[in-house]
Amino acid sequence: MKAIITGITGQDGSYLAEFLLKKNYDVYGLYRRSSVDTFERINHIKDKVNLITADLTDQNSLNETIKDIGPDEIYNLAAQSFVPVSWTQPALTANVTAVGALRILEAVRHINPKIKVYQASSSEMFGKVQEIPQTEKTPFYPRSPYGVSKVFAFWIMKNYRESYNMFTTNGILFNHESPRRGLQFVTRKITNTAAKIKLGLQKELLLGNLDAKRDWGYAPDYVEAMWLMMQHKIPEDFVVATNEVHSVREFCEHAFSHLGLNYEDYVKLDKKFLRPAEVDQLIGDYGKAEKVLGWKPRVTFKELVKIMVDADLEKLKKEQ
Ligand code: NAP
Ligand code: F7E
Repeated sequence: MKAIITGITGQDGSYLAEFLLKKNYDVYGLYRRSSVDTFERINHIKDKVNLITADLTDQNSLNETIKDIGPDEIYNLAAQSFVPVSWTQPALTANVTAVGALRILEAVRHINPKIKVYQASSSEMFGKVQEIPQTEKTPFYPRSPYGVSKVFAFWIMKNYRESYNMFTTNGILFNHESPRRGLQFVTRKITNTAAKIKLGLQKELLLGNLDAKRDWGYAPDYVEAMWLMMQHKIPEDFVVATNEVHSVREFCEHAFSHLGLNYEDYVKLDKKFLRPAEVDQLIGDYGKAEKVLGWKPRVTFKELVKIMVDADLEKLKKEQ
């Protein structure tokens, strides 16, 4: 089997590449050219995957790559994925995150409509939630240009499925984290800074809304769900979540106390991290994925916090 992963240099792309290699896939990773290399997360598997430059904003690069490789499956994980940047660069976000998904579909439709496409859809589509917990049937109410872009990508996948009989599947993934999470996202920002404070490298942690609540899972668990969706006979959409909710404050509490510290002594509010519109609470019901795909999350919230804090502490100690 041949698979293309867009966004292979990202958190999920790196775990999915490892997962597919273990299943004996030929893995082709698309990455965008930059002046410094972005392979930190895949350095350990770089000689086992095929890396090709292409950009989701450039239709021709996608057409040529898909034509040359002739994949069985494409996992579209590339995106401008940071919600705050979607307000400062809304048009770029729409171009990459929304229209980028359409460009993949157009390439597949013209080259070989039998290629299966996975789309990295997001719980951010639920935004101002219309139902608790959220399921595949919950109406969307996105609250950022990122969320709106993901709603477009979701619906264009569904439309190409229904209009052209293509195999497109949307994984509606709730927040998932790991030691490979980008440093700007709140979980990694907390674990990395808490570890720095423990080692005397930093004095405080500046955060925005501590009362926001999320359904946080473990990224390696979630890439398995992506693959299972692609193996299912019928292309469908699935919520992937833990069905547990915790606040940013609770995440801080657990991370700092794992290091023998009290978060209240270090965490300060910085208004620059507040958002123009907030998604107050997300919690996903993964019942359909469990019933149809046999998938369920393995790593608990407390284990996730511990894994991330320990990894950051270890990494910083090595750097010292
Ligand atoms: P990530 O770490 O931010 O990775 C995003 C990837 O997209 C990176 O490889 C990035 O390349 C690439 N990319 C950005 N713009 C591109 C462009 N114009 N052309 C080609 N590649 C481009 O995100 P992640 O956490 O792994 O998430 C993977 C996908 O799932 C994303 O679509 C995200 O929106 C979605 N999602 C994530 C979560 C979550 O909690 N992690 C939940 C739901 C959905 P560089 O390395 O060069 O920046
Ligand atoms: O914020 C609050 C912030 O940036 C989580 C992406 O992977 O998951 C991610 O989007 C919450 C928000 O993730 C800070 O206001 C407080 O309520 O870690 P985050 P996100 O916005 O939920 C979804 C599912 C995706 O699809 C996205 O691609 O934490 N928060 N203080 C903060 N957030 C950040 N980043 N930094 C703070 O200082």
